[in-house]
This record gives sequence, C-alpha cells and structure tokens, in this order.
Amino acid sequence: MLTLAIIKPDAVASRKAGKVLAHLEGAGFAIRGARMVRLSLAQAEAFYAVHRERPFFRPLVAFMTSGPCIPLALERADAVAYLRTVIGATDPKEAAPGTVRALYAESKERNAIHASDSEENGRREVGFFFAEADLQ
Ligand code: FUP
Repeated sequence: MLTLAIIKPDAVASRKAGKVLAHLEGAGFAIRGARMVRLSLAQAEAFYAVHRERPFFRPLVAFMTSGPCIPLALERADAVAYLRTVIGATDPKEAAPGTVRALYAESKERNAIHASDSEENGRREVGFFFAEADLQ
C-alpha cells in the first residue's frame, strides 16, 4: 500500500530533510516516488482545500508556498495508519517521543511533515504529485 508524505518547507530550509527521510526508511517505508517542488498558491490551496474554512488556512498556504518541499510516495504494509503513528501529533508538543514531529518540527504550524490521513486521501494525494509512470 502507498501513502503520501511531504517533507515540509521548514524541514527542508533547516536541512533536516535527510534526517526525516532516513527516519522514514528506518521505519520500514520504501521510497516509490520523490520530488522537490515549490508549490504555487493554487496548488497549495487545492491540496489543503478540505481546510479552506479553517482559521489557519491562509497561514498554512503561505507556509507551504514559502519554499521547496519534498513530496514522497511511500510503500509499506498498513502504510497510511503506520505513517501517521511515525509522524506523531500535529503539535510537536503533543507528539510522542521519537516521532518525526517530536524530533524535527518547530511548531504546530511549521511541523516538518505531512502524511495522508486515510487510504482514500492517500490515493488522491499520491496522484496529486505523481503520475503512475513516475512511481517505481
Ligand atoms: P495533520 O493531519 O496532523 O497534518 O493535521 P491537520 O490535517 O489537522 O492540519 C493540517 C495542517 O494544518 C497541519 F499540519 C498544520 C496546520 N494546522 C495549523 O497550522 N493550526 C492548527 O490548529 C491545525 C493545523
């Protein structure tokens, strides 16, 4: 099963992308797709459309377009649920010790990594960044 992760602009800018990637591989994920992209405003708005009415939507879109990020298509048994466990809670102050966000996130707003939250969203989000032919 595949899921989508994004190493977010804060982690790329602070040169933690390699550590985050190593953590994901260490957790048993195989990298099937990887890119570095700077999201346009329209792309970030579309990706996070489910949050459009939330008060944090504009700051979230501003952050996600502030610099390059690294979308990853990751494969593992039970990939979606397992990756959510590996990344930890949205707010690093609440994230379990040893999770990616506990280790590398700056704040709830700048929290180092995105992971799909359901199998349906995983399929949609992998498709957002990767064509079938791009997946290895
Ligand atoms: P998560 O699935 O853990 O990434 O969290 P959500 O889908 O609830 O939120 C998506 C992103 O919006 C978070 F990663 C960070 C941002 N966010 C905020 O900036 N403030 C909030 O109160 C909640 C989320």
